[in-house]
Order: sequence, then C-alpha cells, then structure tokens
Amino acid sequence: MARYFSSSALLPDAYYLGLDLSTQQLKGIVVDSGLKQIALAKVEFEVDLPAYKTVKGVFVKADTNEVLAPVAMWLDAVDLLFARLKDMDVDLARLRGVSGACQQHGSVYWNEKAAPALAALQVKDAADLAEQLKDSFAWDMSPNWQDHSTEQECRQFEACVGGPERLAEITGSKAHHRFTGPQILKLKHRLPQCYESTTRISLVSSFLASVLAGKLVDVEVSDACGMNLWDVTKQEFNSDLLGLFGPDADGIRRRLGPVNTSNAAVGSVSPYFVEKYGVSSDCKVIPFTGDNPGTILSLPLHANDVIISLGTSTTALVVTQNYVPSPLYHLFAHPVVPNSYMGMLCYCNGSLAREKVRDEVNSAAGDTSGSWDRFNAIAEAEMAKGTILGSSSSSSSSTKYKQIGFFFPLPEIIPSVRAQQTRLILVTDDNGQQRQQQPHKVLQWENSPAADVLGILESQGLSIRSRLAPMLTSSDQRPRRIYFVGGASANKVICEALSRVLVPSEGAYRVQDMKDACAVGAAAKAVYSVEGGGTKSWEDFIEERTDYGEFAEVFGGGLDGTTDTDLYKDGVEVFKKCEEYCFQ
Ligand code: ADP
Ligand code: XUL
Repeated sequence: MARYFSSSALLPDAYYLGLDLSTQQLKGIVVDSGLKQIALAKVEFEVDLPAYKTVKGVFVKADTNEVLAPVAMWLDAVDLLFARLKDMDVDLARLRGVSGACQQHGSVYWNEKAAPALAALQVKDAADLAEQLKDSFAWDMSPNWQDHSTEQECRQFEACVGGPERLAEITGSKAHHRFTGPQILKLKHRLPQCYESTTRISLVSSFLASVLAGKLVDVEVSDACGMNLWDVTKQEFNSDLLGLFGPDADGIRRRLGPVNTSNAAVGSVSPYFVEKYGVSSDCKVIPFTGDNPGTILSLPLHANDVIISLGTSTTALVVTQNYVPSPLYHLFAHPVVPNSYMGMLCYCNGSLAREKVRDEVNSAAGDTSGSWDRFNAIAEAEMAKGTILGSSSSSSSSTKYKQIGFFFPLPEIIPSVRAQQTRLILVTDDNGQQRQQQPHKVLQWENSPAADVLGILESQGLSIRSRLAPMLTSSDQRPRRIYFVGGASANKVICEALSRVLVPSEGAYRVQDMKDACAVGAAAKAVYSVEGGGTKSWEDFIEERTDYGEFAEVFGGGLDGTTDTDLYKDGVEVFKKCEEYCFQ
C-alpha cells in the first residue's frame, strides 16, 4: 500500500518493520517514517520449508479435529525472512522499530529453559534460532485457529460463568474452539505432562515478539481478548475461569504472565539480529498484536468507522467506544487506543451466496459465463427506481409489502442457524402497523431471481447494520466511514448497494490492495510508538500519514449518498421482525 511522506516531524532515515505471522506464511514489510513501503519479503511455509511437511502451514488431524503448526518451522521462517531482507540489500541498520500482527488464538508452550536460551541468543557457530531454542518448548506444536478439538472445554468455559451470554460479557466472545483458554485447558487434559513442564504460555504474537526481543514478552491486550480468559472491561484475567485449571489457579496465572496494555517498546532487538543480519541495536520491539487488530491499524480509522471485508466470507471490523458484547460476535480491546474496542462480525455466507444469486440470474438468460454484468445491471436499475425491500419507495398503495430474504447456502454464524434460503414478506398498513401477526412466508425462491439481486445485498447490509447499531456512538447510530476491502470490493455496484443500506455519514471507500494490511498495520504501530505515541493521538497520527487519493470513493456520505433520506430506517425493524419470525 503506497503512502506519502507528509509530516515535518518524521525521522528522515528511520525504517520500521511490520511482521505478519499467518497460517501459511511469514511476511515482513519495511516502511519508512511516512509508511511508504521500502521492501516486502515473505516465507511460505509449505514451499520454502518443505522439510516440515505441513500442508498450507499446518498439520490437520481429521480424526480429532486438531489443526497444529510446528513451532520450530516459525523459527526457521524468521531466519529465512531476515536473510531475504538482507539479500535484498535493505539497510536493516536503519530499523528503529519492529512490531507484528499474527494469527490470533494460537499458543506456544515454553519450558524453564526458554528464558535463559532467549537471553543467550547469539551468532555462535552459526547456529540458527531453531537450533538455539530447540530445548525451550514444553510442546513442539501450536494449535491453529482452524482447530475444532475443544468442544468439551468450551462447554466447561460457558458453564463456569453461567452461559454464552455471560462469557461474552466478560471476555468479549462466547466460547470458541479456537480460543486460547479452551485450547490450554485441552492441553492440560490430554497432554498433562506438557502442561506441567510449561512455565510460560505465549500467544503467537507474544511468541514472535519474544524471539525478536530475546526475552519472554508479555501478551498484548488486544490479542489477550482472543483467549476467553481476559475480562475486557476489568482488564484482568477472570478468576472463575482460571479456576477451571484446578485448585492451583496461581499455576495458570504464572504461566500466562501479565498482560501488556501499553504500546511502549518492550525492549530492543536481541543481539542475534544485530550480529547476524545487521539490524540496528537501537531497533525497538513494540508489542505485537493479532492480525485482525493489526488490520484496523492499516487504515485511518476513527471511532464509528468500519472495514467491511467482502471475501469468501464477510467480516466487518468496527472501532467503537461502546462495549456491547454479544455471543454472535467478538469484541477486542483496541490495540492502541485506550478505552476503545474493535468489534468483529464474521459471516459465513458472503461471496458464495452472492455468486449463487448471480448464477441463477445468468442461467435464466442462458448465460454460464460467471459474469457479474447482469447482476450489477439489475441492482443498478432497482436502486435507480428507488426499490426498497422489494417495493418502490414511491408506491402510493396503503398496504406495504416488505420483502426480506435469508440467503444462507452454508450454515450461518450471525445468526447461528442451519443452511437455508428463505424469503419472507412482511405486510404492513400505512401507519406501519403490522397487519398480520406473522409475516407471510414464501418458500420457493426460484420465483424471481432478479428480485434476489437487490434482496441479498439488502439482507446482508441490514444484518450488518442491525448488529453494528448498538456499537456506534453517533447520535443516529450510523457509521462514520466505511472501507470496503476483499475480493468483491472490486465490484462498485455491490459496495454502493451495501452503502445505501448502511448510510455512512462521511462516505464509503473501496480499498483494493489490502492483502498486506495487517503487516502495514503492525509497521504503523511501531512508527507510532517510536515517533508519535507520547503526544499525538493515534487518529491524528494515522490520518496525517494516509493518502486518501488511494481510496476509490463509492458513496459520498449523507443519508443515501445524495439526499437526506435514510431509505432503510424502517427496513431495520422489518429485518429484525423477519429474523425473529424465522429463527426464534
Ligand atoms: P478470500 O476471503 O478467500 O481471501 P477474496 O477476498 O479473494 O477471498 O474474495 C473472493 C471472492 O470475491 C470470490 O468468491 C468472488 O465472488 C468475489 N469477487 C471477486 N471479484 C468480484 C466482482 N467483480 N464482483 C463480485 N464479487 C467478486
Ligand atoms: C479470528 C481468527 C482468524 C485468525 C486468522 O478470530 O480466528 O481471523 O486470526 O489468522
């Protein structure tokens, strides 16, 4: 992502490194003080480190639903990444800070040899990191976020505090298989000897920071919220949940260590990186965070701004000051801004569901091309007519027919329901009074594929709008800006239709090139810590280093982009009624 060099307060010679340790690769982006990219290097685990025999970076044990990654592979990846940066002639002596954004929830189990081995890391006999740290782990594996093996532990977590709602209230999420707390408890149950010899547990983020800093680095607060253990508002581990680990709650507390709520440097890079790769000994290690919190640091987000990722699934990330937890989504502490949070909505049915409607529309016209042209043309024509939930906004009839579809070819997460495709019509009279007790249910949806085009976009938009509303602090509960990213953000019409429902007050933008977003966010976190953290707010800092010219505007802001009418004000209620009717 190209940025421009803007402020007079910039350090002219400084470079910063943002690392992204994800499932399939380790990536490093070097930026200058203005967040302009200087270099990018990556190590793909399956391709570059074939000796570990992972498939897409992990081992999948289908019989137990386990997905694990070998920790030593990540250490080899760190060496290879730095070697590649050095080979690219990047002047690593200019590095003033390094931070990272890593896959969330994964955990690394250190033993009592870890602290001295990290402190002693040096270029002795050219031994690499994996060799020097080979005796430092109580378990040589790290559970991956795709792991589903902790059903029993998840039930224990929820039962311990009184159910999923209460767990979400405390920790920001209901119990999830991939979350670190249930994963650690599973280790204690199934590999007790590994748990016993564990002296410290890192998240993937604090593991990588520890390797860079040459000492055990505390877990960072935003990533701590992906554990189902951290009380987000009290900012402490929940004692009841720690009690699940046995009468010796201190045992788990010691293993977890403290949580770091500051963005200040935790130290300088280990002499290993200075001696072997020429990194400046002045290079500070800034707390590493998770990949989703890292992503929100890559764009100039203020409170009430939303990133909507239109990938295979749909994810919405919102910056909020309202802690309004729900079992349907996640809330994390903001990685940089105190008393601020990141809400994360993850939908299973995103692009594939839209593709299904697209294919039905195309096939009705005998077209098997997979083109979006017909889908887009229908959506544009309907919006131009002022169609809202199946009927024209100018209709003068006293009876209103509001149509909502649920397009879930796959089981859905929000709400948590089975796969289905359902269309409902809610009939209301002029006063908005519901005429029928129940909306009329229409089961055949082959009837009018064309109606489903705007229908699916409205339904996806209204679901996001109704869940975001409580988290937004604007007086009318509208988002400020929306940034569309991911595959379908290439489609302007889809973004327009969603914006028309979500009505951001200051516009919507498409940001095409987000594949390196969390590494960029990590680099920005490092720059902010070294250059601006003391005096400048994060928002001012990131705003002044962003070039809005890179973003394509799709929706000008205002209520429907041009006028003062919120076209979907009543639509939210219709949507909620239909969800209630269908799913409760
Ligand atoms: P992932 O989430 O797997 O990384 P991407 O972000 O690459 O995936 O998004 C892939 C999806 O983007 C595809 O399923 C496709 O439907 C959608 N997509 C790509 N281009 C367009 C387009 N022009 N219009 C609508 N959808 C598109
Ligand atoms: C978030 C999650 C994934 C991983 C991917 O809860 O599990 O997004 O962070 O790396």
